[in-house]
Formats: sequence, C-alpha cells, structure tokens
Amino acid sequence: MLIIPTYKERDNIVSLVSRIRKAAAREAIFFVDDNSPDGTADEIRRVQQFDSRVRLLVRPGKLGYGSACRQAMQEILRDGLDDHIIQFDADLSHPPEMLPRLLEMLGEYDVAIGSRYVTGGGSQKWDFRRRTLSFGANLYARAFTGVPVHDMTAGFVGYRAQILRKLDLASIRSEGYAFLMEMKFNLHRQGARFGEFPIVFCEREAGKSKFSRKIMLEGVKFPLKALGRRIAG
Ligand SMILES: Nc1nc2c(ncn2[C@@H]2O[C@H](COP(=O)(O)OP(=O)(O)OP(=O)(O)O)[C@@H](O)[C@H]2O)c(=O)[nH]1
Ligand SMILES: [Mg+2]
Repeated sequence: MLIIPTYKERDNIVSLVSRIRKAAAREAIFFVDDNSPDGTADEIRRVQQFDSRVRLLVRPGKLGYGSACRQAMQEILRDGLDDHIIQFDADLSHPPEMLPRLLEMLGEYDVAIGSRYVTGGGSQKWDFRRRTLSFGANLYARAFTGVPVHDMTAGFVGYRAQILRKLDLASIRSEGYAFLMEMKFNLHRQGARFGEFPIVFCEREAGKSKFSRKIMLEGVKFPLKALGRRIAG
C-alpha cells in the first residue's frame, strides 16, 4: 500500500494516480490530506469514484508530512491492511514507473530505497548549488548516523510491515527530512537490511514546495542527535 501525504496538490492528483496505475495496477493508495484549502481532497474523492483501491483520510489542518506518514503507517499496521508500506510524494518527484522495481526489491530486503546517490540515480533540473547541498547533507547524515544508506533523505521508500512493527512509531516526532532520516536510523538499529535502487528525482511542476527553514534546521540537527544516541549506546 502506498502512503501519499498531500497538502495543496490538487493539480497533481489525476496524473499521479494515472501514472501509478500504469506501473502498479493493483497497489492500494492511502492519501492523507491535511484539509488543503485548494480542494485536493475533492479531487481525490473524484478519483475514488472510479478507483476502489484509493483510500482517503482528511485531517482537520496542516499537521505535517512526518505526522501524516506516521498516522497512515499506524492505521495500516493496526488493521493489517498490507504486508508492505511505501512512502510516496504527490508532486511527481518520485517516478511511479519505478514501483515494480521497488516491490521486487522488497522481496529481498526489509527496506527498499529509491536513491539519487547510487549509480544511475540523480536529480533533474537541480542547479549545481542545490545538488552540492543535498549531496553534502547526505554525506554528513550518513557519517553521523552510521546508517549504510547513500540517500538518507530519500522519500521514496518501501518497508516490509514486519520490520515497521519493530519500531515505536509514536516516539518518532520529527517532520521533514529529519523524519526520513530518523526512520532509517531507527530501522538500522532494529537490524533492518536496506536495498537501494537508482531513481532520477524530478523537480515538481505543479503546486508549491512546503520546504521551510524550520524543516531544514530540524534536518541539520537530527544527525547530531543520532550521533549522541550512538555514543550513549
Ligand atoms: N498531509 C500533509 N502532507 C504534506 C504536508 N507537507 C507536505 N506534504 C506533502 O508531502 C510531500 C512532500 O512535500 P513537498 O512540498 O514536495 O516537499 P519537498 O519534496 O521537500 O519540496 P519540493 O519537492 O521542493 O517541493 C508532498 O506530497 C506534499 O503535498 C503536511 O503538512 N501535511
Ligand atoms: Mg517534493
């Protein structure tokens, strides 16, 4: 089952679902919309009329990306809805065409990651500055957390339900990039085996980024916190 958090993504929904359906016809989709003022939830409800495998949870307000992923994970695990969970962004930055590859990899690994930083991966339409920043941030995150993953801030990630059950999801409080790193860090501590496959990350065409200073600071702080936890054992 795919988890797709949405905030003001109305113009991406139709092409998103149609590309997912071409790649993974039977994969269920769980949208978590934070009451987007642009009518994203109504657009998802329209899609639900002809696709019974689309589920929608609307929350009262903008509670954050990490919290949306967490809540959906908790519901899927609680109700035993699927044996695997995939995180996916609504802005088409992650190629839906790589879903079969991810599913295949979950046959072999506990966690499968669509990575920009393995051979064949990359980022489209990113300038030198953003590329360097992201690559450097990943080196820093990898060194401090000790997690053997090249793309620590990857948001296109598949997990076996079985490995997620080992985590105390309620204790994971971070939101943006930090959430993505904290998940990988905690899974590594539980002995998860990670597989990475290359993806070319594509800059969003419709809608606006929700990236903020607060999310960036949280992302800078997490590897330090992780190092502290490693030292403390
Ligand atoms: N439910 C929910 N979804 C969110 C929230 N913030 C972001 N999202 C969604 O999470 C996904 C990733 O957010 P983006 O805005 O693309 O953030 P980003 O990928 O860091 O930034 P860009 O790709 O540069 O725009 C998208 O599907 C967003 O719609 C939130 O507070 N609540
Ligand atoms: Mg994005």
